[in-house]
Amino acid sequence: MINNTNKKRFVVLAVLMMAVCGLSSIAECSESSGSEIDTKSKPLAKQERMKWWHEARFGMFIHWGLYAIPAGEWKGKKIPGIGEWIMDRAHIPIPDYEQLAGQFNPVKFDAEQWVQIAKNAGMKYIVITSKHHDGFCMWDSKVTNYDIIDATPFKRDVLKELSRACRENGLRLCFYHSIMDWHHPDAQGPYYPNYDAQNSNPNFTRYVENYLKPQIKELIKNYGPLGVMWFDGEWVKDWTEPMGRDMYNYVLGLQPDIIINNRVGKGRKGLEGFSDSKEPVGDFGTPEQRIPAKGLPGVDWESCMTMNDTWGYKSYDDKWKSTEDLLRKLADIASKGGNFLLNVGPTAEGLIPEPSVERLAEIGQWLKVNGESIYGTTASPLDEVPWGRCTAKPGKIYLHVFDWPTDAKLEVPGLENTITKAYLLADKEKTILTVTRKGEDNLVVTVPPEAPDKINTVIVLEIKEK
Ligand code: FHN
Repeated sequence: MINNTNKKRFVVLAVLMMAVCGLSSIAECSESSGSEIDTKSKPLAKQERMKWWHEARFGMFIHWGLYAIPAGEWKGKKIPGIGEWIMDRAHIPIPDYEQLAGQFNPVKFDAEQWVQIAKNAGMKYIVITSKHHDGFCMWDSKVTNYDIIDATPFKRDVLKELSRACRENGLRLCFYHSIMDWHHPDAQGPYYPNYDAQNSNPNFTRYVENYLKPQIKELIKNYGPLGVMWFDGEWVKDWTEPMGRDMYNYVLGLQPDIIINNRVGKGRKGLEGFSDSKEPVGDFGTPEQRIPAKGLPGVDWESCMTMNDTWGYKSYDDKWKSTEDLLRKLADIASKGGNFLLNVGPTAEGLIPEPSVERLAEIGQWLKVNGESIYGTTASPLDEVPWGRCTAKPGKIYLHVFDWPTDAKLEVPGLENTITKAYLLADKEKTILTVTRKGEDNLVVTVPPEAPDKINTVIVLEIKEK
């Protein structure tokens, strides 16, 4: 508690800081420049840092913030587009949008419940929005009052609670953090109220050094160690590749084993997600709402996708992808050597929508039986197969069969290795399946007449490495 004398000193200091920092209507200020790097340990080599991420293959994306309150509607009108962009799409003036903070009271939020949903879905990491483009901070930040502790009636640090729940359940906590900020006076200005990324803010460097970096430091030092710093909103004109390289080094200086996505730089080429520069900044590519046609040998990437059509909650978006579609996307992504970051958009009450919960439970059931064919696998060594996808581990190839052969003969083209054993992954007895050769490099596996799993039955081929 602050006693009266200290309170007077505190108020004087706060007023002085507010005078210095050039504030918006809700106080935003920096405690100190974030440019110092406060750790002596050298960053780990990238492949060392990526080991857990290659093993994980499947994570939960969470878009949660003030935008869950309007939930896609503003002043009685349905606002088109993704829910977390409502401040821009509905041209909501900053003071009006700020009022939402006073209404944010997610009394049904339960970090343990969210982490259990992710864990039971077979997800190994969680990437949650610490701050989206609207600038609202979902943790107790010391450099602004525009945060969940100071500006809402809820006054609980949801990121702190999630950090604890992830640690207790063995999941890695990661943060999505937007470089673009529609609220901070040194970052938004011309961007607001009508978004135009091609405008520039003369004080953007001050925002980066005195606000963005100190907040990244808060998140890593007070909520870490983190799995990934997942940057976004990098496309704004004021953010440059050199700033991205500096931020990459800054973050690694704060946590030497952290992973950083390629949206810290400028090269992702929109939703395609892959940097084409010779020395891309960031550890992995980030294709969005899509899966690359082919894996890129030696390139790490993660497809992020919504379960319906919005990242942030919209009350009327019921275009849910089926569990079949999501499970086959998981196999498709893994067959090309990628990770799958699947999104949920919790409500203003703090609940993950039931259609998401149902699909995640069904995905988890499949992974409980077949997870070996996804976790820690590498891209298929085979060319495309007509009936599904393939993943691999040393000495094993996993055949993900979506379309079951009507004649119980599954043809596997382009495989010259000697097969020592073939069986259904779900079969604990590992009942042998007959494998015969057809020509030089085609195999035929005799399978049961009916597909044991209509969505994706996995057959294991144990092989002699060539
Ligand atoms: O503009 C954001 C969008 O709101 C959402 O967060 C996605 C998720 O990756 N990223 C940006 C669009 O590329």
